[in-house]
Amino acid sequence: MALDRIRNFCIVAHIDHGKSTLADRLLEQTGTLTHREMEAQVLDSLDLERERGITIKLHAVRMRYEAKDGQRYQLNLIDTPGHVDFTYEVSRSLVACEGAVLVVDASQGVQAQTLSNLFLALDAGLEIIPVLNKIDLPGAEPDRRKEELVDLIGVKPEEVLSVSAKEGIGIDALLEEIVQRVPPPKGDPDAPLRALIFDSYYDRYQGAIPMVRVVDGFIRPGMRIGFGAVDSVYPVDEVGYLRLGRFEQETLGPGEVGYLIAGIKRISDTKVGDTVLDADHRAEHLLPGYREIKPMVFSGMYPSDSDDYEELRDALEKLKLNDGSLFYEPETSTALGFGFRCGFLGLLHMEIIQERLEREFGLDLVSTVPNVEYHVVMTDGERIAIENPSAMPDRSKILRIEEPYVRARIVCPSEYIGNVQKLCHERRGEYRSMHYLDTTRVEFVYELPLAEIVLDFYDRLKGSTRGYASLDWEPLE
Ligand SMILES: Nc1nc2c(ncn2[C@@H]2O[C@H](COP(=O)(O)OP(=O)(O)OP(=O)(O)O)[C@@H](O)[C@H]2O)c(=O)[nH]1
Ligand SMILES: [Mg+2]
Repeated sequence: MALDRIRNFCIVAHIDHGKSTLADRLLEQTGTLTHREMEAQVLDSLDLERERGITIKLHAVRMRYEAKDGQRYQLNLIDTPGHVDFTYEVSRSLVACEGAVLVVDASQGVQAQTLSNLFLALDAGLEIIPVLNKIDLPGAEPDRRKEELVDLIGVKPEEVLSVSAKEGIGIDALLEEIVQRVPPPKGDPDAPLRALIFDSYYDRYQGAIPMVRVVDGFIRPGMRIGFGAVDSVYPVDEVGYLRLGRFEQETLGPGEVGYLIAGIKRISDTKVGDTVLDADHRAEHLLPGYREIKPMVFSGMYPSDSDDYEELRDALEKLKLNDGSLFYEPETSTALGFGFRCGFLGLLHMEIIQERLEREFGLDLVSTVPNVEYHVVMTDGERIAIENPSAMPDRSKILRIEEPYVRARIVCPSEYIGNVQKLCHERRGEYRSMHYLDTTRVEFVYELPLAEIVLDFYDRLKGSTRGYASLDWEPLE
């Protein structure tokens, strides 16, 4: 496909603002899925996503679209999760795109995650298409919300689209905007292959299957590929793109998003953020990749039956392929035997990982109470990481203790300003800034100790604002 006929974009938003439902309508309108294949939030393909009604993984899908100008386009869409624990999925998706559809619920307006995802997309240099969704709701206030977006992004009011993903209103106009406003990808078809691995999954028969965004050159079956970070070489068996399953293609070229199968048996070879290269014609420079992600919350995971230890190790390795933010290392406990100390991005992430291990790999697990990691600097300069106060070394040898902090962004109606300040203060928060999003809602920035925020902060915040506040946070150095 010629580069100027390709558009790569992702859908980002606060949790539940309707990203996956909007993706449904785009799939439907472009005739990508037949009526029979269609169901609500069809891209949420994991059982857990369907049961909980939330997206936890990025999902890529290719569509074909014939625009009003009569031209045919290839649209690569990535649906992303909205919950703060899965922000890593969002940041990885952004690197595979030139545009982002920023969805805002017209009844709720801009929320904490809207802001965070907007800033991530702007940082990644993407063209932003602001979209007000749920305009069918009786409580929707499209005019007021539109102003909010105009102020926030600096677009013209007519550049904010209004849609209802549920009722299928405004979808045509959105598709046209995507074609008009999202820039086509750049890349050199004649240069040696460079493709970015942005996700991977494990197939029992085919091994590790990386999802890639090709930047330069082509991937074809029969060629040999290598990687930037490891020395292995594999012959390519198949390439293609995802719809609700794999669709085989002859090649993947510049600007295209798809999968590649090369019988990659050593799972650790496919590192998210690494560059896929032509083994016989290696490009000189690797792609920039991603910044390493640090786990925030730790917990021990042990098989209830100690015979399952090897299976747990195997399951963690395979799951890590599909979730680059999962961290684990072997650990032993006197009570629980052999297991793993695992690191997560938050409590929901931890819960999801445990459930996926149990369901997708048939394991039965015992996990320990989650906690955060403190760094103790000793008087002799040594640094040790500690999760459990009982492991604290002799006080006289401690120079200082460092506690992990986060920068929290809270959005709430202005009548709750006092409550939010009080709560943050109780939780040892340090005020950083506050500003009005419009006349009735404010955005706060606080720095808080991670330990204070990780357990029940969100529930308390919701409780003291009648459920109106939203929260987002990122680790501080
Ligand atoms: N009334 C109305 N409801 C909508 C609309 N779009 C989505 N919803 C509902 O909003 C809820 C959340 O929709 P999702 O599409 O799962 O939202 P999401 O942004 O993908 O959520 P996460 O991926 O978990 O962040 C569902 O109950 C949808 O039916 C809309 O246009 N109108
Ligand atoms: Mg979703």
